[in-house]
Amino acid sequence: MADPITPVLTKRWLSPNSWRLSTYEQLEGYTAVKKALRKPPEQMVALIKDAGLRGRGGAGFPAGVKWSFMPQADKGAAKPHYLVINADEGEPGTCKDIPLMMADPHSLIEGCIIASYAMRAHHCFIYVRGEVLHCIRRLNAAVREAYDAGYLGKDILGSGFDLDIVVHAGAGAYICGEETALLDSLEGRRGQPRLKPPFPAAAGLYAKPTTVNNVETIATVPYIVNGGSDWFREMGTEKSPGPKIFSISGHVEQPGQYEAPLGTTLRELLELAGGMKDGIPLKFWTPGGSSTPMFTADHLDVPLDFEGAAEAGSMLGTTAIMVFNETVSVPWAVMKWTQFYEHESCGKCTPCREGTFWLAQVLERMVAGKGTEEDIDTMLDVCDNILGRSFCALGDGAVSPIESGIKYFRDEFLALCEDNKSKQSEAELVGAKA
Ligand code: L3W
Ligand code: SF4
Repeated sequence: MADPITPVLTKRWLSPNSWRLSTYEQLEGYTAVKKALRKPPEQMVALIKDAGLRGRGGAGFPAGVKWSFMPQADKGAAKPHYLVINADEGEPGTCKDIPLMMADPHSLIEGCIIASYAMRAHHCFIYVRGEVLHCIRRLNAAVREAYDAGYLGKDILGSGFDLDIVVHAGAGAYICGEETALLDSLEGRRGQPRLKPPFPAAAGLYAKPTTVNNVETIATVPYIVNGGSDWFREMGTEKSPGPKIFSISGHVEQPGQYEAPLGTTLRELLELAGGMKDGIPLKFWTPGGSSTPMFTADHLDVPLDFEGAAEAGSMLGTTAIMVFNETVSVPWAVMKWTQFYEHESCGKCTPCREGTFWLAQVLERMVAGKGTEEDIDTMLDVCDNILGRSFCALGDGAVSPIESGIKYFRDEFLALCEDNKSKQSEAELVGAKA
């Protein structure tokens, strides 16, 4: 049995009323913000840089470096600065930010205060996907508790620092998890990605300096303030330090959220999750949601950190591990994911808008047993015209399940065509007899 680490991010999750301010304060909550507000803001930026905290939303961009892009006070930054929390958790298979906000919303709020202070932001928006009403209610209740206790509002804890937090509900579009589409949506427009650069740090919300960070990234900040960067670097790997919440779903005995250091393998995580359901062997899995190329049973020992996943041909993404056993047809799963991307494509650019439509059509035909071998090449050709040619990461993500599915399980796609051929020849045979 793999040793679970001493929980950091999830340590309060099983406490009664873990979401209440009183529980949070009893369990070291709001101690980090008291320390942070006594130090100069730039020291907080340096601390997060030293810790090597990388973004937990999929791309793994170093959080401290991102914070340092915000204009500093000494460089004439009189404009408002904003912190925006990307809580639009929509990547298929990802279920770590919503559980975190449900179980421990104050860790996110404390992280928001420290991060806003570090970046001299006085307004913070938490953009939550609209479907999770229960989570929005819980966050709003926690924000109210924090205002009442003096952790938010004017002159926080007598420090002279002011911060307001607004919880904003999205309206159910996957693309609004892309940071610039999220900003458009927050401004009241239809959410579609913006051209980058300028990056949000230069021109973000209302064209003002803005940092967009994932929920888990910001909820990690108070622990680093309390524990220090050396402590944080004791977990994980040199380039991907710290603990991470892995969401494990699919054919395992105990699906759920498992906290483990970055660099943990699926073999170890499967032990924590009770193994494969009913002992049926593993066939394929995603390391970080459907937008990350799939892995197979040959990848059980790949270290799940940003470098390890990339070296093995995929991405760590959101550490959304979807596990599929031998009963699942790969072309069928790939078709379902592709239908999702087709539906969620925002339509702004041609490769993704048209490509996802055609890919879904071809896959539906194949799964219905009406495909041909040529369809496989057609799909790869369409993928080639989407990858790297789309306006945002959704297009690239849509290609991942198809390309990796064909790479590892081409035979299954071929079998569908062969079935089709045998059906055709049977029909021809029947026709000939008649
Ligand atoms: C200033 C520069 N800022 C980069 C910032 C940028 C952003 C961050 C990462 O996609 C991934 C995607 C999905 N000056 C900068 C700079 N930045 N260069 O750094 O940027 P980027 O473009 O590498 O990635 P991204 O567009 O944020 C995110 C993958 O995540 N994903 C899906 C995620 C879904 C969720 C969810 O449901 N919770 O997060 C799945 O794997 O494929 O690769 O802030 O501005 N020179
Ligand atoms: Fe929209 Fe897809 Fe183009 Fe992204 S890649 S801008 S989601 S059409």
